[in-house]
Amino acid sequence: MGLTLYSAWRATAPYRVRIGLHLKGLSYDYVPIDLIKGEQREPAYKAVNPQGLTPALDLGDGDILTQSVAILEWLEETHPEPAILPKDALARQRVRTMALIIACDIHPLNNTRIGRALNRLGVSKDDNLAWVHRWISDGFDTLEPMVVKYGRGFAFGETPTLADCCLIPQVYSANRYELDLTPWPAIRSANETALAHPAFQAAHPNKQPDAVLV
Ligand SMILES: N[C@@H](CCC(=O)N[C@@H](CS)C(=O)NCC(=O)O)C(=O)O
Repeated sequence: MGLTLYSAWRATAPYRVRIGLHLKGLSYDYVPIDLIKGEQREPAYKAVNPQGLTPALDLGDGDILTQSVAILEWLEETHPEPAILPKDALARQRVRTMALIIACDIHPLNNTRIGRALNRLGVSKDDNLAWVHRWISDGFDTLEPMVVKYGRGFAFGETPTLADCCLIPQVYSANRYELDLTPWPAIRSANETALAHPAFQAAHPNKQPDAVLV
């Protein structure tokens, strides 16, 4: 029985899990969920993930995993090599800190449903964009010195970690929202390193079966 990932090509949380799956060398079936059409809120998908959010990873044995960072931690525990967390406890804590700055303190404020809620409250398109830029900038300001201190090519050290699984999709999102990345050279450099890695290339939004490229 194989793995099935419920994903959306441009969404950052499923992108994190795709990176993890490719880093671990695991194959999986891909089920696209159209977030624009609202498929994530339909009963068929809510039966998979009652939260109505992507990703979900169906293990093929009756178990379905949700929450991207928890899925990545599960991948690490069940497929330890190649490791995406350092062996040293302090280093592991640092990597998780970097990942959670993104997963807890940037992304939830900028999620699609937050944008929709702001629209409903009458927030203009420009203010909505400024809101997205503000929270990504705040997070990147905190992450930049960490990447300077701990990065050795990747965001933490010389090999991809959980931090890169979260950072690279967040940089993709920043570019999508046309945020100027000039203030964060270390983040840009870690992003370039990762984008040259085959696992990150395979996980890239443009390579997904539901990608809409214009
Ligand atoms: N904390 C969750 C966040 C999941 C999430 O927000 N997914 C977004 C895509 S990045 C989604 O499916 N949004 C649908 C919506 O907002 O309606 C995780 O890391 O898995």
